[in-house]
Amino acid sequence: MQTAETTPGVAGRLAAARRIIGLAGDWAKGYFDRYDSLSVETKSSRQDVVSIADRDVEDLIRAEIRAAFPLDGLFGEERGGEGETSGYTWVVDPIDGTACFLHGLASWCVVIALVGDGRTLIGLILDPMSGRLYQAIAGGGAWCDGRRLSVDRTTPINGGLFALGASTVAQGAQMGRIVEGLLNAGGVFMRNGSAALSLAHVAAGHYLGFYEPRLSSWDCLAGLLLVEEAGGVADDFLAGPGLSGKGPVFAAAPQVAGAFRALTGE
Ligand code: 2AM
Ligand code: CA
Repeated sequence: MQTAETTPGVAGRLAAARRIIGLAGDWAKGYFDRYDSLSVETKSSRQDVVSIADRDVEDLIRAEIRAAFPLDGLFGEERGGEGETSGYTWVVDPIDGTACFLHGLASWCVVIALVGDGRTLIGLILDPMSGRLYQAIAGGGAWCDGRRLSVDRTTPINGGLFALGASTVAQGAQMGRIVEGLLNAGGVFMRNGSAALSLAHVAAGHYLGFYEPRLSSWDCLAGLLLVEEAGGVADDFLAGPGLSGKGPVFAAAPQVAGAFRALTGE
């Protein structure tokens, strides 16, 4: 089978993405070191925050991609979308876990995905605080700093950790039911505030699953590819909400996927 890595055009973009995400991580970390002096703006609610750090890091990533691949599309959380004529579109979240970042918590990351032909071809998630770079290539596996990743294929629900996320008032009752169900099943719920990092941790076998009812493509495409390439169950977000839609994100280790999905009510 032809992997995305051997598809003409993808290898060069993967090398560029690795370089660019490193620059972006360093830039973001510089802002994080003085997080409490950044002025914070709100978006859809008082809890939906953004700062100059998000915008500057996205601008840096866009400028680098634009310079290297001027015909590629660009789609990012803070600056919206620009069209493509090459068949490739980059999907960027400059800082996923912005609320953690702006409260001085280390749970945030930089996310870059490449989409082509209706599927995610590569996904990169950099955790600048640990220095870990998670990387997936469609058909070519999931990796972290040279180590092949695999989901935890043996632990049952009552032996592992599940990450959840939620960001709107409307999700309260549903999340309450999920937490109750998980605890009744002997499971443990976690929330780290970054959907992308949660998905990377499912791929690495730290969490058994992740669910959040409403996310965007930039939050989840890279992480879903990581989970799929690490042998997990990961929903196809592009076939559902798509590049510009919002919708639920589900990923889990195979042996718990059915039971965990039932608990989410999806
Ligand atoms: P962000 O940090 O880039 O904003 C936390 O629950 C997850 O949901 C994070 O990945 C976060 O991404 C995202 N998120 C935060 N506020 C949101 C909102 N109002 N709508 C959708 N997603 C949101
Ligand atoms: Ca995000």
